[in-house]
This record gives sequence, C-alpha cells and structure tokens, in this order.
Amino acid sequence: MGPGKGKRSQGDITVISTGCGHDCGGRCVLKAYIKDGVVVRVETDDGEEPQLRACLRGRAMRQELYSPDRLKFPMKRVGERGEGKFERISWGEALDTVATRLQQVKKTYGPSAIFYIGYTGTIGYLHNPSTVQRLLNMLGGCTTAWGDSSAGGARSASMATYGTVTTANSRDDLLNSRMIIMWGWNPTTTIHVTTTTYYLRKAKEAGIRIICVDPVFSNSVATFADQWIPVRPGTDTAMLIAMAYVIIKENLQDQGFIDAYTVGFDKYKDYLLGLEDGVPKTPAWAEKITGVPAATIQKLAREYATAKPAALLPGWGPGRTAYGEQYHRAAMTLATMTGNVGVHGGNAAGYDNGYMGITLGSGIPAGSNPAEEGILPPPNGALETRSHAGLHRCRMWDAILGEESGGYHRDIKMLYVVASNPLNQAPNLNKGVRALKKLDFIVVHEQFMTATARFADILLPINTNWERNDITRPWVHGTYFIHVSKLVDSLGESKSDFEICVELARRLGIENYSDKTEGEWLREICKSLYGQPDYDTLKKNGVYRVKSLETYISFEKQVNDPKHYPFPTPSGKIEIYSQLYEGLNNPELPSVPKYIESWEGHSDPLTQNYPLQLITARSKRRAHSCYETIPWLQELERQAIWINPRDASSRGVAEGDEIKVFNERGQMILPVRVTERIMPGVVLINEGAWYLPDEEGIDRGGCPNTLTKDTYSPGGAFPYNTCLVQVERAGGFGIGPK
Ligand SMILES: Nc1nc2c(c(=O)[nH]1)N[C@H]1C(S)=C(S)[C@@H](COP(=O)(O)OP(=O)(O)OC[C@H]3O[C@@H](n4cnc5c(=O)[nH]c(N)nc54)[C@H](O)[C@@H]3O)O[C@H]1N2
Ligand SMILES: Nc1nc2c(c(=O)[nH]1)N[C@H]1C(S)=C(S)[C@@H](COP(=O)(O)OP(=O)(O)OC[C@H]3O[C@@H](n4cnc5c(=O)[nH]c(N)nc54)[C@H](O)[C@@H]3O)O[C@H]1N2
Ligand SMILES: [Mo]
Repeated sequence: MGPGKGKRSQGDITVISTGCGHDCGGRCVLKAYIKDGVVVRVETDDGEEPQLRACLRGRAMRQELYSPDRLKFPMKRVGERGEGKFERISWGEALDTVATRLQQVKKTYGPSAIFYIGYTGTIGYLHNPSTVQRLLNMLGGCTTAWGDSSAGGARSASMATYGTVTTANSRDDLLNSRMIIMWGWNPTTTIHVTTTTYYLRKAKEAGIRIICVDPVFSNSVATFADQWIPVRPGTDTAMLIAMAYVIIKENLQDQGFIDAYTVGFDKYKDYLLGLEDGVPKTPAWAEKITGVPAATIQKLAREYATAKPAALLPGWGPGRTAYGEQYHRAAMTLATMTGNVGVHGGNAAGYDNGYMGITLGSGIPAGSNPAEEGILPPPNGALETRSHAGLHRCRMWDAILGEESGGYHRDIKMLYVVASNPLNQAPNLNKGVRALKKLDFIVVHEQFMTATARFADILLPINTNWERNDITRPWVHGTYFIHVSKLVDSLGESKSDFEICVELARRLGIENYSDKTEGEWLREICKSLYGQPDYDTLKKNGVYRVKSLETYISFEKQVNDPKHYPFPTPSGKIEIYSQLYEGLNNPELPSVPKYIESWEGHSDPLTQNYPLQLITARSKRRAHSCYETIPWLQELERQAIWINPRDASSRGVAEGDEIKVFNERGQMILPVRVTERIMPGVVLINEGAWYLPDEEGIDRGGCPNTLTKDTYSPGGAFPYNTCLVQVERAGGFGIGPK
C-alpha cells in the first residue's frame, strides 16, 4: 500500500496511517493494522522513493502503547520524595491539588517561584509542552530556562557566521558532491532527516568518497565510510584549523569567493600563521592535540580543498563540548574559504536547518510569559530563540538550590515538568537529586515511571501518540506534514497534556485557555502550514508532501546575486571575523575561530585522576530516555560502556565484566564492551539509559549524566561530551542495566 491511502479495510482489519512524536531526528510514516480495537501490526512507508520509512523505534511503538509499565492513573506521593511510593487517587483530587498549589505558590512567592521544565518528549503541533507553558503564562507566568541541548554551539556559531541557522542544502543535493565528510555525524543511528541514509547510500553507490571523523567507529562509519579518522573528543577545532593552515600554505583557498563574500579572512590568517600568538597552526601542532597524524590532516585538507564541490557535514556531537561553538565556527570557515557555500554539492557546514523556505506554521501558542518580561536575552549574543530568562538549563539544579551563579535571582519553590525527564537528561544528576529534594512541590506529566517521575508529589498519567490526534513535521529539514492518527482510546485513565490543561484552567479561573476541541485546533493549525493542506485529506492520506520543491541550496541567492541578497549578518557578508562575537567582549568567544584548550579535556591535569574522556552519543534503541523499557528494542543492544582493548587490558577489564565508572560527581556500575570500535583514551556510554541509583547512590541504570558536568559553553552549548572519568573492575557488584 502506498502512503497515499491513509485508511482502508481488509476484512476485519483496518489500516490507518499514523506516525510518532518522539524526539529522534526523523519523522516517518507508520501504518497501523487494527483488529477489534487493538493494534496488531505496524508497517511503514513502502511507496515511491524517497520513502518516509520508519526506523526500529517507530516500528516498536506498539510495545510502547501496550507496555505494562505505562502509568495509567493519577497518583500522589506517599513515601519520602524520590522513594517512588505512590497511591492512586482520583482525577478530581489530583487536579484540585495541582490547582491549589499553583495558586498558593503564585500568591505567596510570585509566579517566578514556579519553574516550568517542558522539553521534547513529544513533538506535535498540538500535543507538546506548550500546552502547559500556555496555561502557566495565562496564570501569571513562570521561570523558564534557556539553552539548546542539541546544538547550542552550532546555533551560536551559525548566527555569528551566517546570521541564520538555515544553512543546509536539501539532502538529495549530496549526489552532486564529489566528496562527503561526515564529521561527528552518525545518521544511521540518529536519522537526522528521514531520507538522509537513502541519499548517502545512493552517494556511495555513485562512488562519491565518504570520510568520517569520529572517536567511535559508529554505525555510519561502518556503513558508509571509505576512511575513518578517529579524533580525540573536544579537539576537532584544532584539526579543522590545521586544515585551514594547509589550504592557505598551499594556496588552495578559493580567493575569489573569499574576496567577494566574506569579512575577516586576513585576521583568521594571522591566527593560523601564528602572527598573533607565535604558534603556527600546523598539522604537527594539531597532531599533538588531536591524536590525528599530521599527514592525515594534510591529506584531508588537500582533498577537501580540491574536490570541489565537497560537502562537509558537521554533526552536533563534537559541538556538545566545553567550547563547542569554536568547532562549528571553524567548520563553517573551512566550507567558506573553499567556496563550498551556496553551490550544488557543497554545504555551508552550519547549524543544518533546511526547511527550504517553507512556512512551518504554528501549533498551540504558549503566549508571552509575564514573569520574564524585561529580562535580557541570554549572554551568548541574542542567538537564543527559545527563552529569554537568565537561567541556562545546565544550571537549573544550582538555581533550585539557590546558588547564585548564572545571573538569576529567583526563589524556586515548585517544579512543573512536562514531556521531559530532567533527572535523566540534564547533567550532574546527583546534584539534581539534592535539588529536587529541596522543593516544596513537584508535578510531573508522564507516561512511564522515569527518574523524574519518581520525584513527583503529583504524577499525572499521559496518553501516547496513538491515543490522540496530532499533526507533526520533520525535525530540522523537510517538506512534508504527517497526521499522527489516534488508533485507540486512551488506556486506563490517561489523558493528553492538553486535556489536563483544559481542566486545570477551569479550576484556576482561566477562561480563555481554549475555545476549541482537539479537532478544531488541528483544523486551525492546518491553515497555518505551508500549502494549507485540507485537514480531512491530510488525516485520510496520513501525509502531505510539498511536491513542488526542487533541490534546495542554502545561500544560493546570496552567492548568485550578492547585491540584492546580502547575508543576514551585521556586515552583510559571511563573518569569518564575527562582529556579533566581538560585541560580546568575551575572550572565550573570540571573533575568529580559535582552538581553546578544554577543561576536562585530554590535557587537563585532572587526567591524573580521571584519565579517560567520556562521550555520550545516541543509541539506536532509544529516543533519549524514551523506549528504554521496550523489549524488542532492548534486544538490539545492551547498555554498556565501550572501551578500547588497550585501556581495558591495562585495567584488567574483560568483555562483559561489570565495571565501575566514576569521577568527582558520581559513580556508576555497568557492563563493559571491549572493542576496537573506540579509540584509546576515550570511553562511550550512550545517553538516555535510565538513572537508577542504588542505596549508596551508585547508578545501576547506565545513565551517563551521573558523571557529566552542569555547566555550559560560552556560546550556550551543553558540554555532554566533555567529561573525564576513571574506570575499574567492579567485581561482585551485581547486575547492571539490561
Ligand atoms: N536513535 C536516536 N536518534 C536521535 C536521537 C535519539 O535520542 N535517538 N535524538 C535526536 C536528537 S534530539 C538530537 S539533538 C540528535 C543529535 O545528533 P548528534 O549530535 O549528531 O548525535 P550523537 O550520537 O550525540 O553524536 C554524533 C556522533 O558524534 C560523535 N562524537 C561525540 N563527541 C565527539 C567529538 O568530540 N568529536 C567528534 N569528531 N565526534 C564526536 C559520536 O561518537 C557520534 O558518533 O539526534 C537525534 N536522533
Ligand atoms: N549525556 C547526555 N545527555 C543528553 C544529551 C546528550 O547528548 N548526552 N542530549 C540532550 C538532548 S540533545 C536532548 S534533546 C535532551 C532530551 O531531553 P528530554 O526531552 O528531557 O528527554 P526525553 O527522554 O525525550 O524525555 C521526554 C519524557 O517525556 C515523556 N513523554 C513522551 N511523550 C509525552 C507526552 O505526550 N506528554 C508528556 N507529558 N510526556 C511525554 C517520555 O516518557 C520521557 O520520559 O536530552 C539531552 N541529554
Ligand atoms: Mo536534541
């Protein structure tokens, strides 16, 4: 069946086209087979290429829907906070309690004592955390936090260099490249646009050379790479800078492009040649820092500069580091100086938004937040679009604990968590436990008993994507909208976040929360989308593709007609020297890209105690902490720490052992995977596994945020991949995570 037929019957089976809303990098079509009101089978797009074909996670959603671990009834805490002891209560009692506490806290301490944490557990136009933010804003506002955990570094760097985050070419354009560099980018696992691996496969078949730079021999390296270049985490900037050095020294830059479209190249050149600090940024200089042989760097630089056009695709993982924005700035500069911006087969190497100019429309509006009026934008240079509070999400535990770091002065009493699992996904969880214990009241909207849910005072059960109707769109790229169809009635007494907010609004005396039903909202939302798809047709077909669009090249207009189309930067040009960064006057945000030695990097004196660099990438079995308990997905891979045989044998550690991983912030015990697929000196623990501290506070769930540091880079990045640890044999500590 092609994607064009949303619903049809086969005897007593009905097939409905739907989708999923968890935060992975794709957005796919799922076709559910329903018999006697039960979803009995799930298939995906099998129509024309490029298909919107679902991954393993989407296909396992049936087990999420029917999981015995689902929360199905409202509950209140009966034991100590965090102990996980709850008692079932009625919806009436639950909602009355939440409404009363909201009003009390607002009256006694003011609205900013209510801290709202909504993130990306579900991404629909209607069913998303804005439902709660809207309610709290209408109540008088709340404290929110800023920070893009995905790509804070890329966001900041893209804004500084190009004045926008919309920097990508459409994926089909990869076939016009003569060389592709996947830098810390693993779309085989992370998807990063549903059709990405389809085009990478075609590129490989066409004989286009593909090189991967990653400390890990990832699934993408295994699938696509002609060459794997392992690099020490957090040192990518030095390698990119040395490549620029080689290009200048050998006069391989595109001087015509540089002269016409950029500012500040000479200043960068001074830095590269060492005229500023006496250190020429040679491949030999970079070899010491990165661990990559100078000859490899030199060869890659020559190849990239002469392949033309070549696509440098920088992932966000290397940017999730102490000075992550410098890596992104250096990558964009390399793409620029080789004239690979605004041309077919190139890539601007920026943040990677690629909506091809289509209007995305708007979902349920959160409205403005009265508690944050007048607060200055975050200090990373007006680059944040999500929130204007002075509080970065990496500092939220300190904010709750009353530590005055980060420019906020708020007395937080109550936490409202929706579609987020901060006590799993935010850094430094042991501090998080202390913070959550200090609060007066915590409400959590959840589907499962997560670490955060265990700390709730009132825990409200939320239905899943397949128990409500919604519209969703792809993540950073794309030209289609998907109807996520309701397949079954809500299980147990679960409700959507929206339904809960409607009922809370009534109790709080907020009259204008919603004058529309779910269906009416979705019709209204459809009118705001590109092409204004007819709602009924979208629902019937399951997907609306914007067919008319051709291959899209970011900055094509700026390059073809610079007179009429300046770059949206202060100078109107690509800013290799950034005026925006200059204006911030922060030596850690230099105006030209620079390598800055990292705290908890490979050369930090702390390596004497904690010699291994921990990185925390994505797993194919989860979307962050979602899907963790799903049996089909657990079968895919065991949560484990990856370590190189060299580091394992020097510690007497063997495959399958339980090992202890620790630093000053925490300890965990989990199984070890000894493998050549990770470079020496580096260990990998995939993010998203559940934080399950035992009585001694040792995490048994395999959650790496037990160890990560709760701080942020000067540009706003979450440094989840900057973390030093030590490992040792645990012996006799019992069973770790599944
Ligand atoms: N399966 C799955 N897919 C997802 C998600 C998910 O939870 N599960 N989450 C989605 C979301 S919200 C996001 S933001 C994206 C994130 O997408 P990415 O940031 O691209 O994903 P990661 O797996 O964290 O990192 C990508 C690669 O970077 C490498 N890496 C880490 N540190 C460094 C470094 O210092 N240098 C270099 N060169 N490489 C490094 C890792 O080994 C990994 O192979 O993924 C999306 N896709
Ligand atoms: N160490 C480390 N940590 C990381 C990262 C990393 O690279 N390394 N990456 C970070 C990134 S990029 C991201 S985007 C964040 C994600 O951080 P979060 O958004 O906090 O994490 P999720 O696991 O997606 O949590 C979402 C929760 O929402 C619940 N949920 C799902 N659907 C709904 C719904 O409809 N309503 C409600 N109320 N709840 C729902 C899920 O059960 C889940 O527990 O994690 C960050 N954490
Ligand atoms: Mo993310």
